[in-house]
Amino acid sequence: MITIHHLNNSRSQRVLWLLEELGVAYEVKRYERTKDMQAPKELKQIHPLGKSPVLTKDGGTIAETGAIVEYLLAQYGDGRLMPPEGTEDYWTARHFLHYAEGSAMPPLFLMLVLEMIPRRAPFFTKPILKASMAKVDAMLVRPQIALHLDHWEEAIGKSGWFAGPELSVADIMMSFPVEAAARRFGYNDRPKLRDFLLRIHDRPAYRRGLKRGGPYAYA
Ligand SMILES: N[C@@H](CCC(=O)N[C@@H](CS)C(=O)NCC(=O)O)C(=O)O
Repeated sequence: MITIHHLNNSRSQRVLWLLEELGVAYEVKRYERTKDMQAPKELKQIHPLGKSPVLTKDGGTIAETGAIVEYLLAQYGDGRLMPPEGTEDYWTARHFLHYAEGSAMPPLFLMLVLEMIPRRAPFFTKPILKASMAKVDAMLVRPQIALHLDHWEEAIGKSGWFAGPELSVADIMMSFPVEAAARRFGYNDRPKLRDFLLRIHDRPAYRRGLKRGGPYAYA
């Protein structure tokens, strides 16, 4: 039996959604974030990085969302959720599979860290830190995030999906950055991304995954 080591309110939710789309049986071992939003230390007993998601099965362990997703598709996909191999849509799907964690998430995470620095600093340093972090954010981070959001909005084709005419692994991987950015910026000026979120939230498999994973602040 597959076990997903799932941290509440996290990118691990995508793996539960994928398993629901594939109709594969699994169990969820839930971990709760600590006060400072970190994973509890028990997760380090499963994988040395102590991050989520982690998949365990028959004594084997796989960490990193993209690797878990590739494993699940290879084992249970049977051609589903991936455009036909070698087509342009196939390579677009692979682009988004890697891009979601490799390029889309880092500037969003950096933005959170820059906001956190003055909040957690001694009170007499807060004003200067706040001003400095805002400057770095405006100069380096926001333009990058805008570039990525434009890429997403443009990539969602007429079909409403990231790669090809129907839901694929690209959409499942991209759902986390799209949800995270929606929470911060909204999509009033990006109608394709707004509709994408409505469409995925409506899927029965997405809802079943959410029920198993627990409340998700990004949704
Ligand atoms: N690129 C990794 C990121 C893993 C990651 O940072 N997971 C977060 C959950 S959103 C986590 O475990 N954070 C808690 C911590 O770092 O202590 C993946 O996609 O699996």
